[in-house]
Amino acid sequence: MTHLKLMGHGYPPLLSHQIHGVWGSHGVWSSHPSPCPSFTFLRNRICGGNCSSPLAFQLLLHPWHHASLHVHSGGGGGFCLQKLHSLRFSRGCGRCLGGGRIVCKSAQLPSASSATAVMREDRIDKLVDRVETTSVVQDWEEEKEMRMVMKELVDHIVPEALAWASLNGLVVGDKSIKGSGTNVGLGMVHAPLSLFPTSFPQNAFMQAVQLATDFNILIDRVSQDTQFLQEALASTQKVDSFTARLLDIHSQMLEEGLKQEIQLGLHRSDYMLDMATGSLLQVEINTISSSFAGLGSLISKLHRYLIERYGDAFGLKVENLPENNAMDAFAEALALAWKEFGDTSAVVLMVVHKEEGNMYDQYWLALRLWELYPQKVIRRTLAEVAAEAKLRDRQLFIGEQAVSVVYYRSGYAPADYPSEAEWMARLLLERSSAVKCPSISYHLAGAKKIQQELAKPGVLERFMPDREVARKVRKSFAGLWSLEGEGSAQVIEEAISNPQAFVLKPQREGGGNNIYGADVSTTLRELQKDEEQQGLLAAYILMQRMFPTISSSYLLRNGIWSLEDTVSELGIFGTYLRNGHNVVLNKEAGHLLRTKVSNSDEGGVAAGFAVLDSPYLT
Ligand code: ADP
Ligand code: HGS
Repeated sequence: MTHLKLMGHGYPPLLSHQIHGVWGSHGVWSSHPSPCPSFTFLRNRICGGNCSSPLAFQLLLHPWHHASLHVHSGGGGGFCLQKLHSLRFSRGCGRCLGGGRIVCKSAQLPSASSATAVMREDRIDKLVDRVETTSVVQDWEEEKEMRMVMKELVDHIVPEALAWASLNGLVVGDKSIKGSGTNVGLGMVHAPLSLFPTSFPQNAFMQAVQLATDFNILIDRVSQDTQFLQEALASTQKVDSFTARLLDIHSQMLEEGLKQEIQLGLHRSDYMLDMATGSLLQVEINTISSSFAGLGSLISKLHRYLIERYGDAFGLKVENLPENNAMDAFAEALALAWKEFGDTSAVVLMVVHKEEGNMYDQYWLALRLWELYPQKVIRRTLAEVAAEAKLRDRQLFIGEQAVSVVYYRSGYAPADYPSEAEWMARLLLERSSAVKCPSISYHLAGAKKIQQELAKPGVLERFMPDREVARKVRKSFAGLWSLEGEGSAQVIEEAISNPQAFVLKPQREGGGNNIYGADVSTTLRELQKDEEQQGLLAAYILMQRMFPTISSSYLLRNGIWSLEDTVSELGIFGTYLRNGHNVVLNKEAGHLLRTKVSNSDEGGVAAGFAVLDSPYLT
């Protein structure tokens, strides 16, 4: 009999549950003796007693392997499985499951007749085992009661959490209130958040943290290789007018011989824990307008507060919460750049959107900068910069106010340049002696095409000659492909025939631009239609689709909570400052965990797909 330690979100830890059986996937069989399991995994659902729908839950056979288990009773009815978050078989290699047992609970059919174990491998269900199941009604009553207790507990905790969030500035503009994105203090609502932190393997978290300073250096070195940037983006430039305008500004700076001696990077590298490969893989690195260093630090504080107060009820401990200094680390980097610039009368200019739902994340940085250093931050849109900015011997002035640092929280999307005025403003800022964050070369170094080019054999190693460092960085690279040149026809065919395994990405930032699922093949087919269309392939890169581990989380939006199956994306902030040859700052600068419902393709918080969360290291 195997004894298991069951961990999971939303439920107090359940210890030593007996495994009685493994279950068959819903109605699909193929007889194939004892395959070695490597699977896609199926979701679990809570039915809360009415067991009409077929159910499944994941069984963690090996840190990265899952079994897909369905209940399939002889009588055709569904069984209600206890919600088991993830199970760890502490048995041998874990690769070969062999027979196993799970307690099956059913509100309707107290005693199941039989169940069949099927492992899903490469989308094929393979018969593993056929077992007798037993069900324990009494446990189910216990379970139902526990759910009621949990619901009451969560109902009790939510107002406490939301009070904390409101009182501590963990807020965003409420989109349903007119003017909430323009009038500060008007129409605030708590930021979308997860009530509890989400478990994240400590080793993967540390791997991501340890990559931050390497990526800071990589971005800096790539940004200085003007030929590499221009060549890597040359074909994109022909078919993507936005990237072309950014490249034009880059070329203009080269032609005018205007170099930015002081480089400031406020980056966020995003990762997913890909279940199929068991690896921590980089989604992308943001080198412009990396948001949520402010609110990301606050959600960590909220979770620490909630676990200090209610952790016992959930078996959660504050020791498992990593410190998160993102807000102060960003403020420190901005202050050091101001100091390096060396004009104490100058201020930091934050380039923002006219309407900004995430202004409090931005104001938090400005407030910390004032509290810690003290330095002033002024906010202007690109249009206002166009109207108010001027250069005197390259010194940037907004009106009569000298500017030392330009920090972009806008300017990363075509919509930020509705007219030539905004482009002229961007060019003027780039020509100025102010420290731009990012400079145009840092902005381009963060493009998805550059991410893909660096993944090509030997390219990363050109910028990271230290073999061990290059090996470490390359290990975090997911599959990335160009749609042009050698090998592209084959990967395009593969993506058309198996679109679920890929994501098609244009050179865009800010969320909502990528293409997923069946749309990948539709778009690729469309782009292959004729020569002209084929030219547009250069606007995209193809990326391996990652399937993160599924958790379940209490998501809070607009004061309402719901228990959902979720996946998470870990962002690690990095701060970097170089003045000429002198690297003043190169740090890992805290983290952000964004959690979304598991069947969502896109992942942005501001775009409404994800919520703010924090990692619970396990
Ligand atoms: P953007 O710069 O627009 O934010 P991203 O590349 O970060 O674009 O993608 C946006 C979201 O799409 C991510 O937050 C993530 O949720 C999802 N995503 C992106 N790439 C992948 C991938 N390779 N596999 C799975 N999900 C992905
Ligand atoms: C701001 N409104 C990013 N930045 O960090 N996206 C999310 O906050 O200043 O919503 O999940 C702007 C991108 C993740 C944020 C938003 C990198 C923005 O979208 C800036 S380009």
